[in-house]
Amino acid sequence: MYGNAFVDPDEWKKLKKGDKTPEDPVKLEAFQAKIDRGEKIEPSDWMPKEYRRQLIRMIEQHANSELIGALPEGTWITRAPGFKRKMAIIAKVQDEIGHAQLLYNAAESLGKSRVAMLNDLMSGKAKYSNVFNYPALTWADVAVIGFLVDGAAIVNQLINSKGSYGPYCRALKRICAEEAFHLKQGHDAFVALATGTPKQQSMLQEALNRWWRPLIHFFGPSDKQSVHGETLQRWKVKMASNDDMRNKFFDQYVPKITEVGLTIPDPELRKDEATGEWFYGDPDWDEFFRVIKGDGPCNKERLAVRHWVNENHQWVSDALLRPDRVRMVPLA
Ligand code: FAQ
Repeated sequence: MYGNAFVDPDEWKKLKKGDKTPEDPVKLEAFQAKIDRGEKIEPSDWMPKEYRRQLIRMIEQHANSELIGALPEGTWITRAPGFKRKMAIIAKVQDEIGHAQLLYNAAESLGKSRVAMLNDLMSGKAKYSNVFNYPALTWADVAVIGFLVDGAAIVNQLINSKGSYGPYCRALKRICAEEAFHLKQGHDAFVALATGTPKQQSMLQEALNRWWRPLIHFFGPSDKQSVHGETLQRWKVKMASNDDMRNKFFDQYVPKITEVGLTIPDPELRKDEATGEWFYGDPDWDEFFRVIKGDGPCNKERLAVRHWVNENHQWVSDALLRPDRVRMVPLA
């Protein structure tokens, strides 16, 4: 066992270098059969190198998204309208950081250390969700994040919680239970603005206009452009394709948005009732790829926070992990 994971240190070194030696076909067949039977894969089980690599990539990105995802709403803690909303947003932001911890644990069970993951986040090597590279300009943006970004996340996570890798699925189940409360607070803030004064209503509409495109991007590129989708679905890591999840989101949330009097900022959005498929206008995939490669409105600002935390809060990990190095200053 290596660190938190059941992987031989030499195997792990080779994996990091991109080891592509062919898998044992007998083991591979047994592995696929186990997945096809709907059984869970646990950290101590044999797994193909590519399954391990893909899971680390996806869970690590998810953990990074929760960690960075706390920042847009976090900036509103001091400005939340009223004590109850302030309490709720503080609790929510704490939860998101907790979700990151659960997910880093799940990724660590595959062999990559938390420190390595945080370093890759800071250097820009590892990704996180596109949506968190946009600013929360007004309180209405917080309402849109709480209702629609959380709603989108739940669609994805509920489906994938039935997937093949035990530690990830168990983490997703716990996360979804908490996200359900986030959704309620988001919906409450959303409806309060939608049924408020004309100024509040237009503030909410403007926030929706800003977030609609990033929300479409949230589910990833179309199935035709998806790089990993097919492999991940074969291994039941992703339990639905990007387009299917996006479709499910439209099904659930378009009626909820329009019933409170808002307009979806896409005149081409429509559902084919015969097939159940939604069609939408060009969401500018170039923007999506620019943002996830580091060139979005807030990428630099978001990573700067992680660098600041790393530099200024090192003493916390020292106190926990290396207490011998911490100098105790007696209280005067
Ligand atoms: N953002 O081949 P595919 C939350 C990348 S949690 C950034 O289709 P895949 C909670 C992708 O990595 C939100 N990058 O990829 C919360 C790949 O690049 P690579 C996060 C994206 O993995 C709420 C390339 O594009 N949720 O919100 C995105 O099969 C409120 C090609 O794409 C998860 O991470 C994107 N949106 O499918 C917190 C769920 N989409 O790695 C605070 C788990 C794609 O080759 C407040 N992840 N890319 O360089 C997944 O379900 C999948 O990874 C997808 C992407 C569906 C995101």
